[in-house]
Amino acid sequence: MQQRDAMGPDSTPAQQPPAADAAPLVGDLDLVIVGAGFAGLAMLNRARGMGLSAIVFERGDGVGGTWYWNRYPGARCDVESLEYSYQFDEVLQQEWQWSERYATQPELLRYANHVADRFGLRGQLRFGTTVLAADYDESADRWTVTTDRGDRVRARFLVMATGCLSSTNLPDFPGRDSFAGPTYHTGQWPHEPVDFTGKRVGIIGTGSSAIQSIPIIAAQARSLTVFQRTANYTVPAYNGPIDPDYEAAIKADYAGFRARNSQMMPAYGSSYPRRDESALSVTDAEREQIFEERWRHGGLPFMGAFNDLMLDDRANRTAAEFVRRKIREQVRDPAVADLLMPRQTIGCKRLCVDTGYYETFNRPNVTLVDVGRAPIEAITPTGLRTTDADYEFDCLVYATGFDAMTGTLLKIAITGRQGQRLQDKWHAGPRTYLGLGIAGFPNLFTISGPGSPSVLTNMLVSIEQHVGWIGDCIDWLRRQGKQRIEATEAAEDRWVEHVNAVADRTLYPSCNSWYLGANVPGKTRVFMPLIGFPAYAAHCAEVAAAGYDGFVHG
Ligand code: N01
Repeated sequence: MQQRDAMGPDSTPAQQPPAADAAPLVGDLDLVIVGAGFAGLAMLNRARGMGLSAIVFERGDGVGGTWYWNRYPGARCDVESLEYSYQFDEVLQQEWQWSERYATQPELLRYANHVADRFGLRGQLRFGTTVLAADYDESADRWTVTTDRGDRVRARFLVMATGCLSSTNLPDFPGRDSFAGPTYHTGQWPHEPVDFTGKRVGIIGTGSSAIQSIPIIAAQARSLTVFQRTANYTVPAYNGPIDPDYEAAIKADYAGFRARNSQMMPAYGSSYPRRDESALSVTDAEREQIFEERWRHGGLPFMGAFNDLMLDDRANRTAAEFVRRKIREQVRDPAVADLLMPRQTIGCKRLCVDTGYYETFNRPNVTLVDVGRAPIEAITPTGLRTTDADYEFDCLVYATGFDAMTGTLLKIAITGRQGQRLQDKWHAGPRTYLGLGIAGFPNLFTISGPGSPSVLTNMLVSIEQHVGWIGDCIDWLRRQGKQRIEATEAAEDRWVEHVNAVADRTLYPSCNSWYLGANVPGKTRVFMPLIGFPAYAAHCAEVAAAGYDGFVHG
C-alpha cells in the first residue's frame, strides 16, 4: 500500500488543525477515522506509527468524545482513574497523575487533550465536521467519505470510532418545543457553566447521568422535581483523592496491573476481584457481611460479591434486596423510599455509582414523581403534564440517555458492496463479526462495535484491544500485498448467534435496558454487547493468528 498525499505537499495531511473556514478536503488516503474520542485518538496514533496517511473527522470542536459532550454537573467516570486510561505508552501512564479515585469529566477532557498534544495528533484532526456518507467503490477498493463541510476523501480503510453512547435520545413528547425556559440534555451539555441558583428545575430520567447530576442540581436550585419512569439501583462511589501509596504500588508494576485487569470479565477490577462463590452457598449473615463490605468499598465491584448474581435469579434477588434495604435506611419518607426501590433484576441495566443520591430525596426542595404509573402526556410552556397532574418549572433537564451502540453509525449513510445500505442490513438489529467487521462492507472496522464487549467493560481496554487488532490486520494485509478484507456472512451469522447465546445464559436480557435498545421507541430488541472480555480477546487473537479466519481477503 502506498502512502498518498492529496491533501497537501507533505506526506501527511495538513499539520495544523484546520481553520473553521478551511477549504474542503479532497484527496486519497490510507485511512479515514470517524470520531476523535479515546478510540479515534488511539487509532490515529497507531496509524501514524505505521506510516499510514490518515485523517480524523470529528463532529465536536475538540477531542474527548463522550467526555467532550457530557459536561453535566457531577459527570465523572465509574471506572477507577488508574484503570480508565491508556496503556499503550509506559511514559504516559507513569507521568499522568489522576487526582481522584474516579476522574471528573474536566479531568478526563484534560487527559484527552494532553494525549492529542503529547503524541502530535492535532494536525490530522478535523473538528466541527460531521460525516454524512461513506460509499464503497468495489472497482478501486476504496471508501469515499463525505462530510457536511464539503470534504470528499477517498481512503482504503474506514474506521468508525463513533462511540457507543454518542447519539442522544430525546423523547418525542407532544409539545416538546413549546417549553418557554431553557432545556438541556445531559449528553449535550453547554460548555459554559449552567447556574440553577434560585430556579425551579425539572429533570426527566433516573439513569447514571441523572443520578450523578441530581444531588448537585438539588443543592443549587430552588426546587428540583425528578420524573422517574423506572427506579434504578445505585451504589455509593466513596470517591476521594487517590491514595499516593496505592498509586505508587500500581505504577511500580503498571504492566502487571493492566495484565491482571485484562483477565477480569469486564476488563477492570483486579484489585477487588469477583468472589468465586455462589450467593446461595453462604449463610444469610455471611452474605449480608460480604455485601456490606462491597457496599463500603464503593463502586461497581459490588456486583462481584458472588459469582452468580447475573446468572441466577434467586442469587440476584439477594443483592437487589440488600440495596433496597439500604434505600429504606437512607430515605426518611417511607413512601418516597418505596418509589425509589427498583423492582427489576439488579445489574441488568447498568449499575449506577453515586455520591449522595438517595439522601438527596430527604431535602425539602426535592420532589419525586412516578411517571411509570402516570406517564408524561406533554411538555407545556410552563413545565409538563402527566396523566395525573401539571408541574411547573423554569428549566428542564432531559437525562433520557442515548440511542446506544448503533445510533450514530446508522445516522451516517454507509453503503457497502453492491449498493447495500447499513441501515437496511441492520433494520432488525446490528450484525457484525467480532464487533469489528461487517459482511458486505469491506475494509470497514468498528471500534467497540455491537457484538464486542465494549460497554460491558472498561472502555479504554476494549478500545486499545480493537485498535491493536485493526492496526495488526492492516499491517498484515499490507505485508501480504492485499487490498481488501471482509467478514463472511457465515462467520457473521455464527457470531451473532454466539453473542445472543452468551447473553441468554445470563439475566442481562431480563429488563428494558439500552443494551437491548429497549429505551428507544421502535428500536429492535437485540442484546448488542458480548459478555466477557478475556475469552473475546483471546478469540480475536486466534482469528488473526489463523490468517483472519472468518474473513475473505484479496
Ligand atoms: O441514560 P439511561 P444515562 N419518559 O438510558 C428515562 C453511561 N454513563 O445517560 O429506565 C420518561 O441509563 C429512562 O427511563 P427507563 C452508562 O453506561 C456512565 O443516564 O427507560 N423517562 C431512564 O431513567 C449509562 O448506563 C456514567 O424507564 C424516560 C433515563 O431516562 C449510560 O451512559 C455516567 C423516557 C435514561 O437513562 C446511559 O446513562 C453517565 C420517557 N419517554 C452515563 N425516555 C459514568 O461513568 C427515557 N427515560 C458514571
